[in-house]
Amino acid sequence: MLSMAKKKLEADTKDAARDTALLHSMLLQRRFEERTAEAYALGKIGGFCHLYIGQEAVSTGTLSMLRPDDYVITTYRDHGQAIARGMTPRAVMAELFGRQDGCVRGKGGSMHMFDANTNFLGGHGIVGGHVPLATGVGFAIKYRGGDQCIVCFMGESVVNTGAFHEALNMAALWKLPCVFIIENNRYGMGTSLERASAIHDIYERGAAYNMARQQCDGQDVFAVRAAVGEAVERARKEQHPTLLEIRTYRFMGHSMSDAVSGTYRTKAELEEYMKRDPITLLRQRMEANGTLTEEHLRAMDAEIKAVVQDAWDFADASPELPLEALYEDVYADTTT
Ligand SMILES: Cc1ncc(C[n+]2csc(CCOP(=O)(O)OP(=O)(O)O)c2C)c(N)n1
Ligand SMILES: [Mg+2]
Repeated sequence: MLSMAKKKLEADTKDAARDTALLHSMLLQRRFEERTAEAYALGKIGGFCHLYIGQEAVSTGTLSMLRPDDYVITTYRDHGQAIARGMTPRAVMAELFGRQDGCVRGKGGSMHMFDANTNFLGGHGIVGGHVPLATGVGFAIKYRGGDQCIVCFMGESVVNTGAFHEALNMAALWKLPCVFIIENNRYGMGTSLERASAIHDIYERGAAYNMARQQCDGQDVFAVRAAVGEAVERARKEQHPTLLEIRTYRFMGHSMSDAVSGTYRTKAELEEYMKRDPITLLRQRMEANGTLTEEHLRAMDAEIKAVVQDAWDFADASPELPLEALYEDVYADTTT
């Protein structure tokens, strides 16, 4: 286990290149999703669409600790994670627009980002449905003798589904290299964790399976990196799973059909959490360290906005699939 002192160390070290990459990743997700909301309002994106704004330190912190040959699987709140994993903003935006240059040819949409090249295994719409898949991937890694791991992101509502318990039991019993990450943003749609779960420190659910477990601050990218780093090392070296509860908050509504603050949380609560914007926290730390100037930040922001505009233009120019394509990609040919 990394000691608290060691965890603090990374946050306190000045590493301009590392911190710039972390900031860039989070800002790219933020700007990408701001434009996603705009495109949705203009009718360029249809169907369900869940924004990740406020939670970017979880994706960036976690995925910055992985190797390219590790695996990632997640829920429907997947745009930020897809981008942080290395999928191009073009492929993600075109998918959102339902166009043929999208990562799954426009057939999946917002909730179903998928990319075999980056081992990004989706994007799943059924709450809890993907957790057993993560256990299966963990089994496959072990069976083949690899030292990769699989990171499985989920919302905190997932811990009250049966699939979660079956999947965690097997992962612990068979000692599989799985890192289960609960993004505890306090609400499942309009239901608070306190109204849905008998215990509120939900990482303790891991105790039922004798699984290593930890809770950390999801607004601090370094806290996320420290916790995930330990879990990944455990998965690679010991092939033991870990359950992490990463405490975060979504700054937008549950989905595009939901008002920002809604009736289930107060404006005052939202404003309180927004004081801990993960991007602002990292930016302030870098400014204090002397690794970021106002000018540098402005240049980074302008570059990112141009990348996102390019993704928009690319998506807009991409055609829709012809109707007949509906019958493609339905069955896999396993004979070849
Ligand atoms: C099995 C199932 N039941 C209900 C839903 C409807 N639903 C979609 S999102 C959601 C809330 C999930 O909340 P949480 O797991 O906390 O993730 P968050 O949206 O906060 O990221 C529900 C109930 C669903 N998609 N699947
Ligand atoms: Mg939630």
